[in-house]
Amino acid sequence: MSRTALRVCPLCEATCGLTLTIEDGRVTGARGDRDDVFSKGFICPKGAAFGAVDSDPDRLRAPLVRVDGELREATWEEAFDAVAAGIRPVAERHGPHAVGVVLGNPNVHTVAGALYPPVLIGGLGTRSLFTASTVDQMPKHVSSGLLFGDANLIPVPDLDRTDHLLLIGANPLESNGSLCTAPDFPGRLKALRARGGTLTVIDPRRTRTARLADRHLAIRPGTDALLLAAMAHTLFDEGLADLGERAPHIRGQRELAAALADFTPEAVSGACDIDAAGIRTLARELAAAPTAAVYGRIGSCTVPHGTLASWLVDVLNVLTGNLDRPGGALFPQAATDRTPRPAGPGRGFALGRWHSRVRRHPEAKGELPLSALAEEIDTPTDEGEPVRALIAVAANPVLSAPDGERLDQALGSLDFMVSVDPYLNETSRHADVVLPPPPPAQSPHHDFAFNTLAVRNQVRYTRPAVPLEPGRMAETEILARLVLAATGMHGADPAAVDAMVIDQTLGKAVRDPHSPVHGRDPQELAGLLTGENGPERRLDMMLRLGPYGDGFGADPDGLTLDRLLAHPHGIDLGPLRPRLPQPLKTRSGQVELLPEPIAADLPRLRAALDERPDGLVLVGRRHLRSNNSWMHNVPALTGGSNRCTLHLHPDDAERLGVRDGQPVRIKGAGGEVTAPAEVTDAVRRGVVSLPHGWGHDRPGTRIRHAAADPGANVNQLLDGSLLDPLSGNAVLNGVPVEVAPVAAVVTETFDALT
Ligand SMILES: Nc1nc2c(c(=O)[nH]1)N[C@H]1C(S)=C(S)[C@@H](COP(=O)(O)OP(=O)(O)OC[C@H]3O[C@@H](n4cnc5c(=O)[nH]c(N)nc54)[C@H](O)[C@@H]3O)O[C@H]1N2
Ligand SMILES: Nc1nc2c(c(=O)[nH]1)N[C@H]1C(S)=C(S)[C@@H](COP(=O)(O)OP(=O)(O)OC[C@H]3O[C@@H](n4cnc5c(=O)[nH]c(N)nc54)[C@H](O)[C@@H]3O)O[C@H]1N2
Ligand code: SF4
Ligand SMILES: [Mo]
Repeated sequence: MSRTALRVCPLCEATCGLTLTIEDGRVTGARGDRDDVFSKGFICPKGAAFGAVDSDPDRLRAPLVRVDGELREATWEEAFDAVAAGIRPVAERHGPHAVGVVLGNPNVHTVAGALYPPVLIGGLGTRSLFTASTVDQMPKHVSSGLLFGDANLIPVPDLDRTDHLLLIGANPLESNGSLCTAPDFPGRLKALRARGGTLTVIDPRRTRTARLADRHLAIRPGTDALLLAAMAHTLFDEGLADLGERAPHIRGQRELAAALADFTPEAVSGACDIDAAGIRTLARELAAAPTAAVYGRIGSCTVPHGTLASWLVDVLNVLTGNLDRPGGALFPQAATDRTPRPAGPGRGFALGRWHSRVRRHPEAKGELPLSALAEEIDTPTDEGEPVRALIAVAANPVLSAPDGERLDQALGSLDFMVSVDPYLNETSRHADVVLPPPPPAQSPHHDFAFNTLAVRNQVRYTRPAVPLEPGRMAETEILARLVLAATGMHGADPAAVDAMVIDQTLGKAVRDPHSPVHGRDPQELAGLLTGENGPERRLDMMLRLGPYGDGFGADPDGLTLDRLLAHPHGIDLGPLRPRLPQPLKTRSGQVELLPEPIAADLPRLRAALDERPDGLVLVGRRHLRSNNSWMHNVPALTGGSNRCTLHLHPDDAERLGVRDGQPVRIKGAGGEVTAPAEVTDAVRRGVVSLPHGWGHDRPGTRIRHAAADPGANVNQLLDGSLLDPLSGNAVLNGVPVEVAPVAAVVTETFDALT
């Protein structure tokens, strides 16, 4: 018998609503949900392959526990016993920081990943926290923290209303967008052009997005901060800076103009390889457009000046009066955001409250750089304890972080490791216990994170589309039990974790004079919560306390879980609206245009004015049918153009004597890898491109399709030493490499031998 069920797609940040076809408890089809309030029927090839992703036969069905060196299937009880027995002695003997936590990208795509890791980290009291954010968007968090006082307050381009979009280091036609949740990003870009707006793309590659643009500038990798600084300089120089209506909420304009004085278009032109007149035109067009938005992503973050580039993106939005206005870049307001408090000075954003043990990297947002994980495990120091036990949730850093070889060895040396992961892959193969979550169709979905980054305010929740298979445990329960086992409460009822969070949250809310529940009895409020289980009750609580909530009766028309469940295609909450100054949490209560840590980093950018790489530099790329490191095991999503090849420009190929399709050796500071060359003028001269997430050739994994065509791990070319200093973010783009045809390598070796 066939039926359908709704499910928000968890496979990228676009959060499309899907209609799944279900036969005998299995997903046999997926199409776009035309009634979805946000995605209106859009679907991409990944979403269409939801069934194949869901039913991959290599997904683990039962927990694995290492016995006599070998991972064997075990019961859940045995698995959590082993977790408690592995972690508690390390924490008790060596202190809380000896237990590390690694959180990977899929946590932002699951209900469990949103609700339990904060409880886990708090309960452990560890400072050894490493996440995918420091190989991704940490620079944006830091720039937002400094500008607005809140690291999670990230302006989003108003795609549907803007007249002018400047897109930097992003390729939404392949990625479907990031830090800008927009189902059908491609369609929204086409609509922008159709209504007479302009799209400019800055990318060293002529991407599919660049091909859609009015103008594409193939910048030299790693130099966007210089370009943006020169654009800001031009706005000041030509009297084009105009803060508009938000001016009273912004400070530091004069100091900013002075700080950027050296960054003239002429001064940056050589480094960026963009002519000065072109830079002035970019600035003038931005200022002249009725509304405009500057948006930067991976290519602007994972570079040596990632925080400065991220800061300058918003500086340009501010200087052209586009921050916080329709058509510009605005702050979304999600349904699970906290109750808005009145505007006023806040506590500000602090960096470097503690440091990593080995190389003394400052923490950012409570995290240490993922690039430092290996050394925090394998390098003893006089003070402090190495990480000896590790909890990895939805993370594959052996492939996604720099120098996987070293990390691979470091993970093998741990006293204990547990992975919450559906696959036995390059990272989880080191675990002593693997706890597999159910496939997505058996899990609920709500976008806690992406709704705070969406181009339209809306809210959707989908319950599991199919019931849990026998022997499965919900990922929310897995993580709740993991919290208990890791924090000395092994065996307690997992519902106690949710009850504790609800208790604490409501306790705080009733004491908050700005909360709609101020002065009420938390017990009574807890009794009003609905939902089938702890996580649903927590969602209900957040919705009811949130900006659209019913305030537990204060606004009878407000949002509750019950109301949301009555709208299976979601509830539209309207277009983005101006919010300043309310969400600002800086000490001044204003937008701080030139925060001190930024000013202190500018001399480093000034030094970059004279830098020119002598050889080739490497950048990454994504493919529409990929998803970081974990989707190469689905046959429907591999093959064709989705291959791990090295793109290089015909002129470079000729100079190096490389033919199309020939294997080439690529060498970087961290090691070397081999991949077939793909000669294409889609990359600029001097730049080569290799995608990430490949290198599935390690022993002891259980990802058969991926292992058959493993590709090469681009991150082996990095040694983990290149970071953006303010954010601790890894430098993954604009990295110097050497490339040679493999035949030439053989000759060289032969020469060396004779
Ligand atoms: N060179 C280079 N390196 C990069 C990047 C780049 O552009 N270039 N991009 C970086 C970026 S932006 C990111 S976000 C990281 C991503 O890197 P990671 O954070 O490592 O994320 P993924 O590779 O997406 O998947 C991690 C793991 O999650 C598991 N998983 C999948 N679904 C679930 C689930 O529902 N629950 C649980 N518990 N586990 C699940 C997968 O099996 C996999 O083992 O890679 C980074 N690495
Ligand atoms: N299909 C697919 N979709 C995905 C993912 C995936 O792996 N596959 N991953 C998801 C994740 S975790 C994330 S974070 C997002 C990322 O979303 P995007 O940021 O859109 O990711 P990319 O497609 O890697 O685009 C980055 C672009 O930056 C360019 N670039 C590299 N270096 C520089 C530079 O120095 N300057 C400039 N201006 N450009 C540069 C690259 O050529 C590339 O085209 O995608 C998400 N969506
Ligand atoms: S665009 Fe992203 S969210 Fe939408 S169907 Fe594709 S993978 Fe899923
Ligand atoms: Mo990412």
